[in-house]
Amino acid sequence: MDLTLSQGQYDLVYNSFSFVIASMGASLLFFILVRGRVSPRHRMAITLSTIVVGIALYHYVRIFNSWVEAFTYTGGQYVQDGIPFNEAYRYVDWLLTVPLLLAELVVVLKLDSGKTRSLLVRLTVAALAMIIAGYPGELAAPDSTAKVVWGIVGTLPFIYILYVLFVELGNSLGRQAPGVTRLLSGLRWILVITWTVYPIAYFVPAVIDDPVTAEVLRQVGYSVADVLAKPLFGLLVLAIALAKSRDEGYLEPGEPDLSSPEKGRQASTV
Ligand code: RET
Repeated sequence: MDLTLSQGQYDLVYNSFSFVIASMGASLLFFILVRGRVSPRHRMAITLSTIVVGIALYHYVRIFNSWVEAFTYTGGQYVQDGIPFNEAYRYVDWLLTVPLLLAELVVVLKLDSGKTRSLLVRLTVAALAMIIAGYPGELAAPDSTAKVVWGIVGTLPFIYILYVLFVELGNSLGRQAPGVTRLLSGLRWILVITWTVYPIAYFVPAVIDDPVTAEVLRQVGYSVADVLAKPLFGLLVLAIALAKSRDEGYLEPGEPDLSSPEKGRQASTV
């Protein structure tokens, strides 16, 4: 069915995509520049953030172009009679970035290697199952049973991910330094709140009768959620990696070591 959007509705989605491109590009640059401030032991988490926003930057450029190609401007309105809007970019993006985001959280914890591997495997499998189940549902008619069934199938691994993050990881939080524990618990909450926007955006077309409003809300919802789940999440992971680096006595390049007057003098004269 061809949707007809007012100029305001079309522009809202267009500008949301443009905002995401700017956010991903800026955070890509920022994560590259800030890398040296984190100790080598915690750099993997920053590397993962950098890759995540890089992948998203690429996909949002494609999503943006696909949106532009899908519509023609006639009589003051935008009619969706062009090349079909490609919903798959979003899902391919998630397929890559969601396991990487979960890995970011796991590697910054620095648990023992057996526990890390087990968490990475289980969280990755659950994330892939969730996204693969969501895709056919995304393409199904808004009021179809298929949309609801695939949505429920995708929600089961989602609940499993939340269970692992809250129940299993909760036990290891106590073993981190107090400042780090606070940041980590904030990180988990950000993850839960922002990730819940996705299933809500998915079900919007099933509950809102007007297909145009539903489409605009869904695209804007996913875009806002992506900025919170990738750049904002990456910034919090960076804060944790920096706090841990400092706790472990890592000095940023060029920073004098003030912990001993002797070393401080040496560092400042280098
Ligand atoms: C779907 C539909 C099926 C039910 C559920 C979903 C959840 C998707 C989520 C996506 C998260 C994406 C992120 C991307 C960012 O980089 C697949 C929409 C529960 C949680 C974090």
